[in-house]
Amino acid sequence: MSHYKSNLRDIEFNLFELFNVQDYLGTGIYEEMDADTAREILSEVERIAREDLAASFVDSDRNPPVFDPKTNTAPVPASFKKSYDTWMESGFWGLGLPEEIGGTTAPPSLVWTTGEMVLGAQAPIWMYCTGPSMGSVVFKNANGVARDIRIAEIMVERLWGATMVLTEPDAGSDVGAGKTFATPNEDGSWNISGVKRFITSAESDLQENIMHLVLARPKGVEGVGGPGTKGLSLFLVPKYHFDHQTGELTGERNGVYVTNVEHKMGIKVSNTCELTFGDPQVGGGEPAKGWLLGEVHDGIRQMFDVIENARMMVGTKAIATLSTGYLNALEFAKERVQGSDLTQSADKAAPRVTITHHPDVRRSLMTQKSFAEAMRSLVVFTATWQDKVQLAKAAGERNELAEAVNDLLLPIVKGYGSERSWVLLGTESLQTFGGSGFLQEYPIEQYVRDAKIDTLYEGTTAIQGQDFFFRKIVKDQGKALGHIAGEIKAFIESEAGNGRLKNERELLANALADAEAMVSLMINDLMSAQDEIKNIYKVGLNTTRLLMALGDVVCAWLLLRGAEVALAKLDGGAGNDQAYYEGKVAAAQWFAQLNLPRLSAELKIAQATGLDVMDLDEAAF
Ligand code: ST9
Ligand code: FAD
Repeated sequence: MSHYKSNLRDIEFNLFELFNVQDYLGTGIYEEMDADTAREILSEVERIAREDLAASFVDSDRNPPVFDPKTNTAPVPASFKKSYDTWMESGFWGLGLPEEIGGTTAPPSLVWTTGEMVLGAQAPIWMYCTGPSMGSVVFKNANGVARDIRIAEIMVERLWGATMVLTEPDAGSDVGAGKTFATPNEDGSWNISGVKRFITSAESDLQENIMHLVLARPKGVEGVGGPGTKGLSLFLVPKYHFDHQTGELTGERNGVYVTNVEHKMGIKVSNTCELTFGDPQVGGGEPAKGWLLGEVHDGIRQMFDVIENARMMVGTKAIATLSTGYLNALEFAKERVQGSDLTQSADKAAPRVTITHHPDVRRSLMTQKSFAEAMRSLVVFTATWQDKVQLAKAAGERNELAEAVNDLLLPIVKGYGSERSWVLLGTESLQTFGGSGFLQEYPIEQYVRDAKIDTLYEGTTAIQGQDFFFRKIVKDQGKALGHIAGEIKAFIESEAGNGRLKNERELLANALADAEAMVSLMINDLMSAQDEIKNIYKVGLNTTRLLMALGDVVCAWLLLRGAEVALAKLDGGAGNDQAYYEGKVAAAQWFAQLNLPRLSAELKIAQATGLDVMDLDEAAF
């Protein structure tokens, strides 16, 4: 039986009942992708995820790849290779990639909903198969250079692997501290030297070749390679050399070798590698040759094309894991008999009941359900803004608002999504199983181990909080936030729910006001730092708090919008969907009632922020 429990009903609710993507499916650039086709794809991906991808989930955790330092290899277990091959044979990896390089045009909302199921069933499949997607980043940044366009096509045609290579031992969050450097050769290539750390998918036996997208600092050219991220350029560094026209491997090894694979808490089948470039002592001692993509100094901007996608992926992975964690917990709770009903607790002979009868278990289940469904809506909502960006581009225009709103939502998807999911998987999903949750017979302990990474990589939660406030709110001059706040206010003032969501709309109004007050407070602190620089610390003490607070507000709003739709369906006679829609309304009300009042306390905490903790001597910690 599969560990993975999908929620296709709720995915379809979001796409077709809440956000109405069918309004633009089947038209324009999505002419070939109508709503029926999208539903068929979702259904088939759901089957593959549940049956084929999930099949290797346990084995690939218990029998992870082993690094061989003699050959610098780390082959994956056969079970995982089988799942991977099934996914590649399905062709669904090509959804959303440009047709010019062999992809299939599809809206991001469809890509990320299929993504949820793959990521929930066996996330490392998605990570190993991103070569074609990274090929699309090469294509986008090729600036019309024929060689690079051809490389992008080859990456897709030959289903190569690819990596994003930023981190170094002394450059994690601070990517700009990277020391790996590149020196130019006369033939237009560059030699890369340095050691990168924690590189996902940098070695496996899944693909013929791996293209590393490497940030390095050009050296030996006047005026380039300065300090910080802006001195970094992006180089394409293949594992094996190849004919740049045909893609055929030439048989020569490039001097980029995996020199270690980390032993991790979770996602063990996803190789996390130390990657050494151009070390004469490693492998055959060959130079590590790379080819510059686009212009020098443009590396961090280009890499953010990958990072933005990867941040969306990480948030979606976390949320997908919470959803299957909840559904496993629900199934267990419906079967586990323990204790009597609280109303009969005085009667020691009272019949025993399933644990779903106990108030605390119901509290836990509804908390899991409401967060899993809220954050699914958050992912799909964010993806619909990406749809708008794509639609505008296809019309030869730019939708700057959609770009900014997507940018604003990404740290919520990634930072809020991963924090809430990881915590709830441990405190609620695993807890529902009692002691059994601690056992490897059930998938939850692996979910907890596999989901912890989501708060760390692709920028830790602290980095997401700073990105959210400094870049997505302050630098954007509050435009995207103002737009979303405006949409929320319009909902609050509407008759949504026809009286039945009145209390929740009021809770939402108060929470939004608290969150807006927190933003104003932080902007004041930021302004006052012009006179008293230490006040910037007050901002830094609250960036994560703000991210989580606004995450709660947006999630509550999206759930309540869903509840409005559900209430209308119930009024019209929901038939077999009666329980489903009742669950949507209940989850929205629960989320609003239990989470939103907490924002007043968060505001008070923010208002009371002082500098004591910053003034404290390090020795006192
Ligand atoms: C990692 C991988 O952890 C883990 C999972 C791997 C899974 C496998 C791969 C899956 C990938 C999927 C691929 C799909 C491909 C895509 C397909 C697409 C169709 N937004 O503020 P400044 C840029 S990897 C956009 O001064 P600092 C911008 O250009 C490791 N751009 O920063 C900006 O210039 P300007 C992940 C942004 O102080 C420039 O950066 N590591 C954004 O120099 C400088 O900005 C991390 O994530 C943004 N939000 O550097 C590092 N922000 O302002 C975390 C910045 O002129 N650390 N730019 O526009 C940070 O993010 C730091 O804040 C920092 C600071 C490095 C940016
Ligand atoms: P540090 O940056 O040293 O952070 C340590 C702590 O300090 C964190 O809590 C952090 O939030 C905090 N901190 C640091 N700076 C600040 C600041 N300015 N303000 C507030 N708090 C701060 N990297 C790649 O390039 N490619 C990959 O494919 C890749 N895959 C990975 C896979 C795994 C399994 C892991 C564990 C990591 C991977 N990484 C990858 C690296 C990952 O992106 C980094 O680990 C992450 O960005 C954090 O960097 P760090 O580990 O050096 O921690």
